[in-house]
Amino acid sequence: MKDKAYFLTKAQENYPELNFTVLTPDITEFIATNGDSVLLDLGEHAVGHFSFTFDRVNIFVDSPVRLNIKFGEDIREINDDFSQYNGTLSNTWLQEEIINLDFPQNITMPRRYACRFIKITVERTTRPIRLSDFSFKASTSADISVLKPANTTDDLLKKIDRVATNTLKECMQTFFEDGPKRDRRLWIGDLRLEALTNYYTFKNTDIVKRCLYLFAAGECNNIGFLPSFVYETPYYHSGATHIEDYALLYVVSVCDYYEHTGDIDVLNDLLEICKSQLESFSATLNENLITTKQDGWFAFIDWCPGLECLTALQGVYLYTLERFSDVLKTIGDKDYQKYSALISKIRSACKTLFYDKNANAFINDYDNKQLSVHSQVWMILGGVIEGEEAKKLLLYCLHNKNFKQPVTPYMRHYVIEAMLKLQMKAEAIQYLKTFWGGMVEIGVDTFWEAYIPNDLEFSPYNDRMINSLCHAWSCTPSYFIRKYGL
Ligand code: RAM
Repeated sequence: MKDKAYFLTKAQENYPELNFTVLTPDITEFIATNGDSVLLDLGEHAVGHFSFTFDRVNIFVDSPVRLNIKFGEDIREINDDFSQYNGTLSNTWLQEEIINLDFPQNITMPRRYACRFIKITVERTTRPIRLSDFSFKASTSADISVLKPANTTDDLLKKIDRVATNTLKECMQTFFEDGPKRDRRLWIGDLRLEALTNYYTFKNTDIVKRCLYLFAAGECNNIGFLPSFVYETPYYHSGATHIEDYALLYVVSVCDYYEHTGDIDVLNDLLEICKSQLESFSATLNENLITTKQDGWFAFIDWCPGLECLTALQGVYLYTLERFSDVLKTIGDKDYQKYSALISKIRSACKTLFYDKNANAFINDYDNKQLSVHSQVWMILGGVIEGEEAKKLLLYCLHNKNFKQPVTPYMRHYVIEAMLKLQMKAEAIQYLKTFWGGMVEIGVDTFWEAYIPNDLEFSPYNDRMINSLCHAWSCTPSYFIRKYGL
């Protein structure tokens, strides 16, 4: 019987080994008195634990010493004034500590940080003090020795690939984290893109297996959807959000895994859960096979403000049906016919009901007829429109300000996927260079959670300080560059 305990045991069997590296900043010693501060640069983004030694200079410290220690994924974060933070997520994600040290000692800070820079400010001391032996023990489960350089001659693509693999490496801990600074948990949408990139870079298929089982152990909501995220530290906990597009993309992630590994045992273990995600989704369709909004629903698609998601969600459904029915056909599962018969019916329903000749695009009453790149991209990925017609539509919407545009690297991944599906390799390279290359130009070590060229203050959470600057879903340029030989 495959129950939660079974899935958790499978997840545990695939627990990855962490590899540790000790990084030391350029500065080795710092003598300070009240108000002095020192900025340490690790030279690269790292995830792990910070240690240092605190000692007297001459006269013994006769009272505790208070330090403010700030960790920044980039220098802008170090210079931010966290007291001014005004975002929608908790400010406890901001990496800043006040510590009081009673006497000279070597200290390893207990919490894990994601940073390249560390700023220590001496808030209070009655005597000069010496801080030294700075070291940062960084962890990752990515095996760097497996990574080959990307096979491209283009310098910018090489740089983009390096930052992308670095981003993935940092997010690969005991599972695929979305971001090692925030939220530090396993989300389905992020997992799918991390797994894809991992297949072409660090090639650790066990960690993908582990993550798929971690979700299989999750608690479904009343509609039957898997949780969109799970925690595994300090013990397993199933997340309370159930995003519809993520529930579908779980099925796609299982298909990706099977197609990449041919591991039929895992597929058999997860098959019923995949089917149940599609069954649950089909219960949301109206008489025309169009998905409708349900109470308490949350479709994600992108962090684009004000985005209406139902057309895109319908595309995700088609995309999932196609991938899943292909896998079922390969393994000789008779349900294949049921799913593939649905695909053509739903595609023609979408074409008839959503395609608007005047708008020259797919729009949907349930989306208040909103124009978005998201809807067009997912209609393309769902196979509702193809060939030259689809190319024209994609270029038109990407260059038209009346269409809502993607804001996360996550959604931009799917834009590129659509381009490659339509054989638009040159456009895909251009798009990748403009967007991810734009981040490379501003000197990032890892790719960000959200990035809008010309608006570096953008945040989905109302304050840029909380944004994650090393975010899993941004790592897919390496997948595109390596898989498609860009
Ligand atoms: C954010 C995280 C995560 C994403 C969800 C939908 O909280 O950054 O990466 O999957 O949103």
